[in-house]
Amino acid sequence: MFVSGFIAVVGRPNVGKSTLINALVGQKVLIVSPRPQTTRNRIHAIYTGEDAQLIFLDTPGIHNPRHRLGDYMLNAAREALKEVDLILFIVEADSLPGPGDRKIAELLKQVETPVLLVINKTDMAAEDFETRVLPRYKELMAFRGVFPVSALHGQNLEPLRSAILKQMPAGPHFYPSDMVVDRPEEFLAAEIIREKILLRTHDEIPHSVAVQITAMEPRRKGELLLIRAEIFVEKESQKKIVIGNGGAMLKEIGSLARIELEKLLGNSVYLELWVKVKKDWRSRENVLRQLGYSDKI
Ligand SMILES: Nc1nc2c(ncn2[C@@H]2O[C@H](COP(=O)(O)OP(=O)(O)OP(=O)(O)O)[C@@H](O)[C@H]2O)c(=O)[nH]1
Ligand SMILES: [Mg+2]
Repeated sequence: MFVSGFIAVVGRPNVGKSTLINALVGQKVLIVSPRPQTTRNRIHAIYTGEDAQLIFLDTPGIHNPRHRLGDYMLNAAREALKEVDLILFIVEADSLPGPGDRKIAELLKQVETPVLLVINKTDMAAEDFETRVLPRYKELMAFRGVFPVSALHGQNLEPLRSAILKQMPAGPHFYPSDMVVDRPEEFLAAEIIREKILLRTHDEIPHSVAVQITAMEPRRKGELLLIRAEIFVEKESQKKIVIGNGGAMLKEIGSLARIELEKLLGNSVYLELWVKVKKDWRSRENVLRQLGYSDKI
């Protein structure tokens, strides 16, 4: 019997939601960074096996909205909980449940969808994790199962995978077998560039960075592919940081991104990056819409 279903992955920012999905899908389809609020859009990451198709909904971390972008991210996470077959609630093994986790548990209690608790980052857990930390998470709400894992190191993922499969109803292929993500290449390309910016810069470049692909020339196998992208920041000072001394930072971001883009697209890539200032884009709805952050996706 072929089973298939939709699995929403929720949790506070930075707990490892995207890392876990990449591990379960078996390839890097989602961007990951040490900075909270890396994921900004709802993305479906798709695993297709012989007997099953699992569609994971990556969601932005649930937190208190401060900007319009924050409102949008919270709505996206809430929406994802409706009409899915299963919810994975991700928390961190190296800390006790906090107000953020409790708030999410309250939200999850309001939906009827079964919930599996995934306690991630067990590689960073303290010695007394089992006696001191684990019980505290278990009492947050009623879970269908509890799975301590390390998404980063691929530890203990098999019991989790079996439990997920067990919850899936009989169903069709919702997506073609060779599709791993429900977004066009331009979106993935922009995400990869954004990941490299988040990795290379620090707090001075907060979430006020967005990337838009303005050209991705049609290509034939073996030809050089031109990708032109615009990087938006909020202030002149941030533009200087992203460009760096004599363009050094931008060059580094560009070459890291290019390597990954070439892997993704199977072509040699010529990457052209432009940095632009768009004041206050996080709070301006029309700008958000232009950049693809719309509630209606
Ligand atoms: N030590 C350790 N680090 C991990 C593990 N899983 C994820 N991380 C790290 O945690 C950080 C955040 O990971 P993400 O996957 O981007 O987290 P997220 O929950 O998707 O974050 P947002 O999209 O910002 O909500 C990254 O630096 C990951 O490498 C793990 O099992 N162990
Ligand atoms: Mg993420």
